[in-house]
Amino acid sequence: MENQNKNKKRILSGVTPSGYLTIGHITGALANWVKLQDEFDSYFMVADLHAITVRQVPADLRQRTLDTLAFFLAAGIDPDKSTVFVQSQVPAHSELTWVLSTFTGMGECQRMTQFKDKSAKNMDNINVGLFSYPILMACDILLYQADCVPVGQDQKQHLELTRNIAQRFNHHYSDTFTSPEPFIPKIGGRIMSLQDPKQKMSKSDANENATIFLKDEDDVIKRKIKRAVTDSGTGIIYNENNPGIANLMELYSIATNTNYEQIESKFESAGYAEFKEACGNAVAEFVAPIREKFKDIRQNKSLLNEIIQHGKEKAGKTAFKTLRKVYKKVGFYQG
Ligand code: AQP
Repeated sequence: MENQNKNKKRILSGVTPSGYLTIGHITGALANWVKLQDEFDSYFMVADLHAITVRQVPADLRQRTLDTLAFFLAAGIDPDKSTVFVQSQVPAHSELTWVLSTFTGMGECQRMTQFKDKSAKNMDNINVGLFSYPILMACDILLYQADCVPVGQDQKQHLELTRNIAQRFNHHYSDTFTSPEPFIPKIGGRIMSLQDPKQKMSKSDANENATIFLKDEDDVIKRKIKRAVTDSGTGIIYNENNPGIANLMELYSIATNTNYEQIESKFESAGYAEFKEACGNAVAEFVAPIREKFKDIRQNKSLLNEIIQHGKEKAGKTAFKTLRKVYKKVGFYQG
């Protein structure tokens, strides 16, 4: 596979193992990774360094690292085609972060909306890592010279920062980093909370009813959708000003591969209750095969360990090549 990937453009993306993956991780990230993995030389990582910006229980973090990897495979990532690795196993991520933190303005990090959101949610632990997290993310991408980064809408601002840092470094020294383009899906790029449809659906939401987890059984999914917060309207019509029903229509559209016009005409005379029931059934059917595959793969610890070991070597080699180049440019003694 290595030789076949040589002339392909490269992508990199990751998921933080800070909780169980949600349906948003499929629609915003994994489904696109699967579509792109044939066309691109692909690197997909379990972003455990990012997870510790919020306190984690160590044993849980280790388990969730394996869970996240198993979900990658259950969603259709093929480790024979793509390099799948755990971020903390490649020290170059932390090393490059120090160098590029000297190429990032305080004001740039202060402007990141995710920093503002996450600090508001973690008032008792607004640490420097939470603040500088986008620099680590920039390094994740730049180390692999990724041409394109398939992500959800919430990461767009971080991608812009990555491009700025890359261009600043390239301008100061000479061409070193590829400036990456984001790849954000038109539909499914920002699935909203079922309990507060103005907020993004998140794996670490304190209210479990707000989130459809990929581990949820059918009855749980149906119940959560039935209880989803919707506005006081009645008709099934797509309108961004009615975020609750728009979010459910987006989920239904993804689960059934139909567009909004088709949904509106199918549910022309239906009320919210009827639509919620149909939506719950469709989403449950969409999640079930991923969940069942996950259960199977997750039991196979030796397979997961083998993939992690192989990914560590392959990703480590690629990342080290870029890091050496950077160390040389900034003037670190190389012997
Ligand atoms: N709700 C979502 N809709 C669409 N895409 C989403 N992504 C996450 N949530 C949604 C995309 O999934 C990728 C990995 O995200 P992440 O888990 O590393 O970080 P996050 O965006 O901070 O996700 P959470 O669930 O909100 O994590 P917590 O609760 O720990 O803060 C990214 O491409 C992201 O866009």
